[in-house]
Amino acid sequence: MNTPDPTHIITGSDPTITSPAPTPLAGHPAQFLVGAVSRHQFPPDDLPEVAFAGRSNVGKSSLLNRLLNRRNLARVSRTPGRTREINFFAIREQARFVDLPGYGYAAVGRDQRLVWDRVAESYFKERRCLRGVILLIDLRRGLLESDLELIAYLETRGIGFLPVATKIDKLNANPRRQSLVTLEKSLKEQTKLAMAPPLAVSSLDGTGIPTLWEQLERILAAA
Ligand SMILES: Nc1nc2c(ncn2[C@@H]2O[C@H](COP(=O)(O)OP(=O)(O)O)[C@@H](O)[C@H]2O)c(=O)[nH]1
Ligand SMILES: [Mg+2]
Repeated sequence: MNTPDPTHIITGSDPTITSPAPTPLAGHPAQFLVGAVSRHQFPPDDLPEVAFAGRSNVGKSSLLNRLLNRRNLARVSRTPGRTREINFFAIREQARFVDLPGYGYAAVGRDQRLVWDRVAESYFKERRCLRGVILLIDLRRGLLESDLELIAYLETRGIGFLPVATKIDKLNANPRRQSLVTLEKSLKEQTKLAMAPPLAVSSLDGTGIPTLWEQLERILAAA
């Protein structure tokens, strides 16, 4: 058999040549980059990014801390809606996680502007490295109006999202299953942009965290 000279192989045109698997990011230390209150403070738009969004108090900071294996990298607050800046975290200088401000009663106005946060709107509008949004939903509460508004907004921009059901440790097995079925059904009715059925997680006991990491790596690796 004639072995081709590797220097003459043009990657991309030869289907037998696969690019190396992405280095797993899970378990690597994350670094806090900046808490941006304006788009001028965003880091360079040059690494694959996922953004975490959800209502205030949904458990976003707790989930980020759990994912990044740090007790208080993303501040866990008992006062809802206190985080008004967009927090950027670097992981292995290969990817970034973005902690968006929590939203409250309304996320989007009648004119399809994000009323919850101007900086978040400029983030969604201009961030080319955004690979997808992780949309956190408190499983006990399900999809609320403001979640639906954000989903509708993401639809207008064609931004895909992964639904993640949080605080599942607060529900016993049966209501947990039922709530997940209900959530999956209402998501299907609302949107085609959900990347997968809702993923159930608990930042308290770690349920679902390895699966979420797998999904995150897949989203980050997608072109
Ligand atoms: N039982 C339980 N409580 C949680 C979980 N995640 C967050 N919490 C609690 O929910 C509250 C809000 O959490 P936080 O992470 O600050 O929410 P954020 O406002 O979305 O950032 C805090 O009291 C957390 O301790 C979870 O998975 N299980
Ligand atoms: Mg928070």
